[in-house]
Amino acid sequence: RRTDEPTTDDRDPLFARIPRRDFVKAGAAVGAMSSLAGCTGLLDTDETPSGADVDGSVPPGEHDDYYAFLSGGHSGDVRVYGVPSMRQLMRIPVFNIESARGYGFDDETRAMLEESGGYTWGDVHHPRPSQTDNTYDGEWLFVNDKANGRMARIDLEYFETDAIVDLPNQQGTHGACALMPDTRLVFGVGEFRVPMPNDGRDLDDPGAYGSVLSAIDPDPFNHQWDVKVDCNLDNGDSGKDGTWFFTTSYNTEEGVTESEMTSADTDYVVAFNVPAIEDAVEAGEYEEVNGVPVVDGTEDSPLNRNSEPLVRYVDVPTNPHGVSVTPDGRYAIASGKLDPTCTIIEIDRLDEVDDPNDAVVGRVNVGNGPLHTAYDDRGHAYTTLFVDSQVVKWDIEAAVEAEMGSEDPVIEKHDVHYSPGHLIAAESYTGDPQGDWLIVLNKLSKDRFLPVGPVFPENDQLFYIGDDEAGMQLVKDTPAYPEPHDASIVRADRLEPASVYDPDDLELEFISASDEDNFVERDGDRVHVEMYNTRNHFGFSDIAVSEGDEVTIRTTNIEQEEDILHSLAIPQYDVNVKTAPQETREVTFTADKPGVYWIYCAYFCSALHLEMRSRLLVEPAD
Ligand code: K7E
Ligand code: RUQ
Ligand code: CUA
Ligand code: CA
Repeated sequence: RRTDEPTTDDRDPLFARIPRRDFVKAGAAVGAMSSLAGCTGLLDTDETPSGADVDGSVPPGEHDDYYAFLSGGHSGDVRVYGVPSMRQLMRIPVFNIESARGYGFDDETRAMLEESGGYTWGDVHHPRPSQTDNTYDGEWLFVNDKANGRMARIDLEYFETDAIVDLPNQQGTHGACALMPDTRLVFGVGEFRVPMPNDGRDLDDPGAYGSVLSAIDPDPFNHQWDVKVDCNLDNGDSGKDGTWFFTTSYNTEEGVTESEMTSADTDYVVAFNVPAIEDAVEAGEYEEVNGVPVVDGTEDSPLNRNSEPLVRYVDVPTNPHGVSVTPDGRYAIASGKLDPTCTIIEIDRLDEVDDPNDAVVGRVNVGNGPLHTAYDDRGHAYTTLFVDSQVVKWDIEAAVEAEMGSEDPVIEKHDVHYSPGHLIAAESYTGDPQGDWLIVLNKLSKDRFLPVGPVFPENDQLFYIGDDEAGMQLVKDTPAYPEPHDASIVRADRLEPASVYDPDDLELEFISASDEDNFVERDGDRVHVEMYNTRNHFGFSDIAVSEGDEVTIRTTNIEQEEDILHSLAIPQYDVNVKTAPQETREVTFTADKPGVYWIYCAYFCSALHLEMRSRLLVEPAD
């Protein structure tokens, strides 16, 4: 399939003649030009971004070529970085509450968190952007919650979480990925095996536990169906043509202790035939559990005895971890974790062979503790070695041709600092990786930074990988707050972020500065306030209520100018709702403490920011 793709030669004759590194150097000469144009000015849609330089420096005032979306792990958020500078640009709260962005403080986001379970944290591992035709389309980012069995959708126009769905048959959602090429479905991968439904039955009968793969419609963000398996499911990735979705399973033993989970010599890559599963759902061949159609994909299921099995189980060496599909869609590669190899499955063969194990076409010996694999645009794979604290670069086709277990396809190993989990190359999860930057997410930083007490930052290391002759070049250490697991690196020109809100995109009606729009209304002990805000005041300079009233304040930031934010903060009432320009939010609370409370703006917005205040006067009940 690779053959009909444009080669570098087709793209630009200049690229064809000079090696990448020389181009980047030549780029330094052109540097003046690029800085005049702004850093992204050189980009047009078919050209690979130049990168600032192989040392990853981006001068003050210039922009990065890429966005990186890093998961925040048990912080529950997503962090946005610029690549190659590794400057942290923003954090997007998802499963956590976050006062600076007012997330979980206004009524709408509070209800979203409440309706998806009411938890105050989540464990985000895998941020995967939506794609169209196997290319990032800049629309959404999907993330999992390993702690509570949920998936969330982030809107990439506003960089905010706009939907969360609770997956009732999954206790922990681990892998997350959409179905490619066009994001027709989004999958949450169920890690913890539990009874189904988990209502007190089969408590100590682990053989009766199971886990599910859940399918979600991307828009609206609705749960569609589950497929049930006996084993656990760990990481996941999609094939490129809408047929197969792959996960790893390390607990085919169906054990509940570490020694039980590691007792067998082999576990699985589980391959889900998505159209076949959809046919089964369509034909009503499911059982409903917690209101969700659950299709039986277990090994002994009659549905797996058809000519077109729903789920195929491929043996791989004990306790694999990551699985990722190569950019050309040909192979699914599973990392061995407890075994020093990566196993290569040829995806098209899954349709042809009776025994799914016959789809295994290669096994390369990479080193100790292989966890995750990323790709460049030149046929190389890069695998993290957790135990050896290295990244190993190897040749995919050479590994298919080599003997099983051979080390020969390995090209290079580079030390990292220390104990890497994921690694992510620019657009590596798409059909067209960029092949220049690689981020390695190290779990341990040990001696790399100034000490900050017993909780250490992690270390996200940036490599330049665009020069095969020079090899991988480590260019940057970046401390990270706990704890990124995975990331996606997206070319900056694929996104079109809004800089102010479009009031039509919001549920709540815009409140202008006109008198009709600003009012206080009372209905029994419910008080409803609508008021605008702007530099340097709120629509009302005071609001009088009575002790015990339930108060709703709806407010619009009427600023037209980007980057002028205000908030509506109320001391001792635990209220802090942010409003960006043209944004409307509302907050509801019970005025249960009599007294004077200064409503103030917590965003530094102007020289008179401190004066941007209003009084909440709470009259004591008699
Ligand atoms: Cu390896 Cu959640 Cu992708 Cu962590 S998982 S490292
Ligand atoms: S004041 S500029 Cu609190 Cu020192 Cu902010
Ligand atoms: Cu508005 Cu500070
Ligand atoms: Ca196992």
